[in-house]
Amino acid sequence: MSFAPTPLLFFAWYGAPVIDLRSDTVTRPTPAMRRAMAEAEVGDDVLGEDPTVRALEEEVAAKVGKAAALFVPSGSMGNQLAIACQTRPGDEVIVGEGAHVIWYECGGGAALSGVQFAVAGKGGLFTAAEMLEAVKPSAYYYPRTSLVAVENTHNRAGGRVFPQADVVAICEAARSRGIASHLDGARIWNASVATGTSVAELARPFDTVSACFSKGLGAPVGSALLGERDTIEKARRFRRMWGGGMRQAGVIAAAARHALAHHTERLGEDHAHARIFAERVAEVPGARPLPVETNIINVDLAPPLRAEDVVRVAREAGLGVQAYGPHRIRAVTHLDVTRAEVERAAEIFGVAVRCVAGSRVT
Ligand code: TLP
Repeated sequence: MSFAPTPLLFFAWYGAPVIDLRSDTVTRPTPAMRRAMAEAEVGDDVLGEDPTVRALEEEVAAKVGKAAALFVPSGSMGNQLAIACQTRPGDEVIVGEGAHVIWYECGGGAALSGVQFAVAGKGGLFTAAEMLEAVKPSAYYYPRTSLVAVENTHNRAGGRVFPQADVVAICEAARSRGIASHLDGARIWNASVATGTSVAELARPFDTVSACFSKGLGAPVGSALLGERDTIEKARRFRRMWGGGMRQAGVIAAAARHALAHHTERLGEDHAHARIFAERVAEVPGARPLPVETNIINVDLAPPLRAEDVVRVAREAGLGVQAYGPHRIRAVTHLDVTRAEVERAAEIFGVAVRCVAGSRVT
């Protein structure tokens, strides 16, 4: 019988504070961000009187290069508003495989806007040709394809950057057929830093864009929906209808403003940390990290190693990561993890994989 250390033993070895790589949504506001929040000038935003929300909306619209912005509680609401504003019930929305709108938004497209989804390409990214294959022909009995949504960076594809040449071709092909285009840019800031291309350039081809302050930028809450003024005014009505009208929202808008001003350039550090994590994990037998482009690392485990077992043992040893499939684990670097913690995280991950592999050999 071979020796298989128990998770409990690891806990004794690594009784350290949890290193949380489950998502870049887990960050806590920095002291400077909290000061900005405490000092924010506020008013009633439903009445259009919160100066900090207005300032944020103007700043983010300028940065993303769109005419208008709407501050919303979440990236999911931003995406759902974009769908509601640019479709009619019964319409079809084209997305890439694994899109956030079809995986993690509680079926909101169907429930709130009455749309269905068609998937273009494989793996999350797709080309204009693949999009066109998914567009329904025009006869009265087909659903009307009215929107295409691109995710950049693509979460389930492991933080991959959507090639801009494909984005341009997709949006042009869509526009020429009267199809609107939306960018789920929850992590567009990461795509910009990784490619050295401005957010405005990445966003230019799209009719609407949602961008999050609460992922890599480290704000506690909030996203923006951006687009033409009339679309954003339509979205403002839906936001209110769905209970998302906020009153003295300047307190959270201040955090988003602080994040925009201070936390965009530093995303390169998170990307470097992700590469370090992947390099270390690549040395672990049975674990194969997929290529890293930004701050997300997908690691495939050799079957029969199961992601849920590795996640559990890693957690007991002080590391948070998520199962993203039966044999796939996702780790995400962010503002609240240092290089030393990332190195330690890779070490714990390796021990967890070996522990799970070892316990299967007995
Ligand atoms: N993604 C979360 C989970 O919901 C999966 C995460 O931990 O990565 N678009 C993309 C591409 C996202 O990754 C997310 C959040 C959202 C939209 C939604 O943002 P929120 O959580 O603010 O609604």
